[in-house]
Amino acid sequence: MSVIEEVPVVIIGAGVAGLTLATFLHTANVPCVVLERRNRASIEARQRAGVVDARGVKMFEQWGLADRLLAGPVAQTLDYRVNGVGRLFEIESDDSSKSRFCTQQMLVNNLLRELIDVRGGDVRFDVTDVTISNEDGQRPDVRYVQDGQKHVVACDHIVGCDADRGVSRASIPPDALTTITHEFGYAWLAALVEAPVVAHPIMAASDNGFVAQIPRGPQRSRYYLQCAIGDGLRDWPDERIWHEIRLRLRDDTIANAAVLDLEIVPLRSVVHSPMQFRNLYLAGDAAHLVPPTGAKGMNMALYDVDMLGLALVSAVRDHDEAALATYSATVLPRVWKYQEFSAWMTDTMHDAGDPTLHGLYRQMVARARLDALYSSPAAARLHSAFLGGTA
Ligand code: RFL
Repeated sequence: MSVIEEVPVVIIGAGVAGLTLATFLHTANVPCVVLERRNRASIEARQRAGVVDARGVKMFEQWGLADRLLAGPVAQTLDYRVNGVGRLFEIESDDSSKSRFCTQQMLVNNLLRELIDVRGGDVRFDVTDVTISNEDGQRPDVRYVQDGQKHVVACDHIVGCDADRGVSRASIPPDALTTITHEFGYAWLAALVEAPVVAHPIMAASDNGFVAQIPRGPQRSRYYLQCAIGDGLRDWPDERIWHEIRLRLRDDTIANAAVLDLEIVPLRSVVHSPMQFRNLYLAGDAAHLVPPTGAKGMNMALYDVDMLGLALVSAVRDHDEAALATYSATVLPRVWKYQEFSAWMTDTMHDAGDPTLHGLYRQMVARARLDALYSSPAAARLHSAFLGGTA
């Protein structure tokens, strides 16, 4: 026997997109249930993005949640380096909302506390066998199993926030979706290390390849090292990691430190469209992926759920489905704008480095693009708007 219930909105996935959307709906008194396949502790431990951009900060302010969810200092400066020579780039902004160093892990932990512990929101962990019924002309439902018990939740709207390999997008007939992908042809070794904090995030091109150092709290940094697409973790013992960091930053004073976590991330872009099918809506990594170079993946997910949250509140509270019907058409132009920015950052930072990647011509063109950020106020303004998420 199944446990049967009804709720207006079911959200699949308790990552940054699903938890943010559920918290928005809660503040607007729209009931929802979140289904998550992992347990709470593993969600709390997951590390990834480091910055909520200015648009994301403004969004949390507008929903009245910024003070409770965001923490960390303002992130207004980047250090772009070529062969060890650095130039600081100050993000210009006329707005009072500024980008913040608020890690994805910190934001997710604050969302879990706010949604579950403070507001009594309904997040169901450790669920398995999630299936979606979303037939034409029928009320949708989501079925799942928890502790061996089968459940059926009838609903009006289903939101797929279960990332690239979840069940939501997979439930859409393939001929109803167009998928556009681009492979950049190289990968990043992402290393979380115990290292003293640097003043600003460093994005460094060098003849030996790209490296970035991004602060992750007072004692930790995330280093990203360009590597070959076929590399495995065994190709990167600690001694090689630190040798390459010193070489690519042209800084022999950097000492080895503990490597806490290592991951290889192939750089790729994906967009699935439309981002809705009947009563199912896709948000975040379930709908699109960008390479982490532009630091936009989490911020694009936040934009999706901002638009979707407003549309769902209109649909459920005011019975006005107009914004929901045009959700995909509303968000896709911005998805492509930030795909373009992420590709610009990825091509520029990698082409400006190792000439064996795409040749000396592309190296010089990419270095000229970086120079323009410092010589052209118009280029600097546009770059600032993309970094801040307001372009
Ligand atoms: P998430 O955070 O992956 O959450 C998806 C959730 O869905 C659950 N799930 C299911 N639940 C129920 N049933 C199923 N069948 C399910 N299948 C999956 C999963 O357990 C999980 O809890 O996706 P979401 O919410 O869309 O958020 C997207 C962001 O996490 C992602 O875009 C960013 O992390 C990307 N990203 C970065 N974004 C930035 O804005 N700035 C950055 O600096 C940045 N750095 C990064 C990144 C991603 C990285 N990796 C690992 C790809 C750095 C890296 C290395």
